[in-house]
Amino acid sequence: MFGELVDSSAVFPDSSALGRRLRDDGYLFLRGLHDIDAVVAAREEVFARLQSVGEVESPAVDGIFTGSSRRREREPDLGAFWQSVSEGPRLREVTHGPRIREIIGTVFGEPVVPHDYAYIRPAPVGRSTGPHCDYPFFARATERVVTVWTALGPVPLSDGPVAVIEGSHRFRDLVEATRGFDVAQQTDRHATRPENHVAFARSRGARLLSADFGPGDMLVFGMFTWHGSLDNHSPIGRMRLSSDIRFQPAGEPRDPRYFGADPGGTTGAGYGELNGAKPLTEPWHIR
Ligand SMILES: O=C(O)CCC(=O)C(=O)O
Repeated sequence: MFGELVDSSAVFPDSSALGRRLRDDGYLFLRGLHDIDAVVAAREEVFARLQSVGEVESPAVDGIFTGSSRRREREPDLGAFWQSVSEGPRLREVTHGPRIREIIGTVFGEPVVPHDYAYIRPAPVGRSTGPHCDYPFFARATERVVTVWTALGPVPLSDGPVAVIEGSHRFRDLVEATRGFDVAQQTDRHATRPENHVAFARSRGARLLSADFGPGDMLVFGMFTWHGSLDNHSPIGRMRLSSDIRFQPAGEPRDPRYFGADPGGTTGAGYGELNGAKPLTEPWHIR
């Protein structure tokens, strides 16, 4: 049931070939296009902040979870803390800087803008994200949006990287059921499926695709591609650290929830609504 993501790095920077791959496969797996030192600097910056609230062992860059947290005592405004982590300059250089704009601009074949609102995910052992597609969150203003998931450090299969359900962007019944679904407006409906990735993939006769991600390796996918992350089983207690940021052509309408100096995010609660804003000892919420 498991397959390796097809590496499209060699196709870069051929815009039309990249666009074709994205349409055909529902994703692009791009490796080695980021400056590794910049990725390591971003990782150090995020984990140093988590170390300051007692969640990460020294040296912070290794990302080993302490198993405890003093975040609630030290940073009573959890949303403000998480926003400041998510807007760190070294992190933003990787997630929003000129290099990633150039890469994703090449994929679209036109200038792009990233959503200012950023999802940064430190995932301790045992965590995963269930199967969903991103349309219900990010397609209110335009469907021409992609998610860029980036490994901010080593994320081998054991550490729970992103995984996609092969061919799911062409599951016609799901595409039809999803188009028009807005998770912030239909609050009685979940975007995430109740079953796990294996059960979902099996029910569709599809494979689950992932890979060993190195620092800066990224997966780009469209709004109808079903995905999530594998469980983190790191044998050394290492957290998986990744970012997922949405990019769209600069000329497309912008959803104001995700743009500006103080974006409200999906529900309007700002950075406080994100799983990352919760102390690492507390369970994630599922939408
Ligand atoms: O990294 C994860 O756990 C989930 C990522 C995801 O759902 C996304 O990039 O849209």
